[in-house]
Amino acid sequence: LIWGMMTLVGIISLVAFSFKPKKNKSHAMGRPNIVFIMSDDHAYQAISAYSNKLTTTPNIDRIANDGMLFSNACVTNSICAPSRAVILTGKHSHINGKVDNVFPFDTNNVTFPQILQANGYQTAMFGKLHFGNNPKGFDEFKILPDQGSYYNPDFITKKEGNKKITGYVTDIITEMTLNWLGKERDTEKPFFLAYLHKAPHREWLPAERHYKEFVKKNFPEPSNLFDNYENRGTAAKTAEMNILTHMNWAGDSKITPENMDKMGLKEAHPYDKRFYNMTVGRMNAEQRSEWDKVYNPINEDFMKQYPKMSKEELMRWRYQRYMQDYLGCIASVDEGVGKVLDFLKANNLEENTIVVYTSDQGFYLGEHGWFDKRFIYDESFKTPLLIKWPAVIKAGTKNTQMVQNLDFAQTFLDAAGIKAPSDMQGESLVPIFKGQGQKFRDAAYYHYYEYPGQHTVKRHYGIVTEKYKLVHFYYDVDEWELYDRMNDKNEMKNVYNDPKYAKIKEMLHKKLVALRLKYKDSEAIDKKYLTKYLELEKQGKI
Ligand code: SGN
Ligand code: CA
Repeated sequence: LIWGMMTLVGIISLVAFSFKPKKNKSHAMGRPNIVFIMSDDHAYQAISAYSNKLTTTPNIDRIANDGMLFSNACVTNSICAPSRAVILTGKHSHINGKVDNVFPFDTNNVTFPQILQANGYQTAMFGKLHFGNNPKGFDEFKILPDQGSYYNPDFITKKEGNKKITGYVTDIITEMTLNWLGKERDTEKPFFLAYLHKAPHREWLPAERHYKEFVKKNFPEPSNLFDNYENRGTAAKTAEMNILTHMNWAGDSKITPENMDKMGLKEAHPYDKRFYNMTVGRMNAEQRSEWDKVYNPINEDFMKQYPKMSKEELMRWRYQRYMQDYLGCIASVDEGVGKVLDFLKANNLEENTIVVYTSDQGFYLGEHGWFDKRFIYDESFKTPLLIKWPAVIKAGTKNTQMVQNLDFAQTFLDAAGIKAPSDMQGESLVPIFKGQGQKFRDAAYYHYYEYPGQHTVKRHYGIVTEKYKLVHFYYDVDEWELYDRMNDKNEMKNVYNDPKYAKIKEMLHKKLVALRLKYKDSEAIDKKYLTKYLELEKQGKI
């Protein structure tokens, strides 16, 4: 009996020991809350903590000032829903199955919010998810269907069905978030809150207070706005992401369909008109009248200039229009972030709350003449990442490690003292938060799939180290590219066939093979997804 009792005591203390939270300041204060803020297509070039060339984001910058700024954070697949799936599952796209925006997310995947919820966390999500199905593991959610709308958006809600809400999408999502934090949350429990903006996703419709301000501004051009894609492979030359030639006039540049007629652009007219109706067309009379007061004079002025404009002048004009609307959208995101940070402060929640600001991927703001994302090239491969957690992270620190969106799941579980499932593929960032900055990833793996498709960016996978980038474009081409990241920061020259890089090339090829093995990616898997994709294309679903 005594032996039995001793064994029992042993087992109990073993169990208690294994669940004992690690001793650090945060755990002494209880499990941390997590506020995960993600916007859609927010380029790091448009956050003043990274660069103040284009705009100022004083509130987003507060997260860096009070915490850590990551200058080399990157994604595994630079497109919306796949990035979100990687974040929630902690697994690469080829493992979680959400390789592109087309396939629905497989809800049999285990996501970290489900694990947090099962371990006593309260969970809520507001804003854009883009999965085609509702999130699992959330006590509360109000999400946009698909891409959502800027004006008077529809929402899918967990408790109140579907509804259309009058107003501006960014402000509405912020209000929902603050309402939950202030009125609906159970203050006895730690929480995970996903605050997910639609802005600054394409068609770029700012709030009234911001378009009025931003249309007056002028922005510096990137040095490679007029890139002619020389010294690159086929993929850069055939991508349809050029501001001059691939933006649509009505939706993107806000030229009315009537003026497009006058410009002789009848061919593009039906699509643009439909698009215009889906965006500006959603405004109510009051919103529309304010909009017209600002955008009609822009139209009139443009129509006078247009007949005389050179291609170069047109590109410059379209770039300015793009930046005015894109950056105008970010201004409301920044205000919203400020309100949420203020709430945490006013309610004594600052010290033990992890606040993350990131985007689902980076974005081109005229670099290479482009908008959109998808490529492994830096502006879309890298993504903004700012994290504060006053109890653990030293204020005002900078980190240069190649952390990935793949790492969030394990990071949050680790911070909450929960063991992550062994099949997750990222790394916890908690040691980095504590300043234990050992190099934890010497190469990042990347794989993009959505082709043939919008913007025609070819399928590719590759490996990125601090100094180099090796990429393989496949499917209807078989081309390799190599970039010297230290000596060619703008990635203007593919040096794959330069004999000077022969040894480096060999080393990178070996590393790439090893990484594909480590993450269990292979040509057989590529074929599987490609076959499914082409089948959908045949059925006209893409
Ligand atoms: C829309 C946009 C594209 C964008 C995709 C994916 N076109 O289709 O420019 O690449 O979304 O974006 S639009 O004319 O409808 O605006 S993602 O962020 O959801 O991946
Ligand atoms: Ca996106």
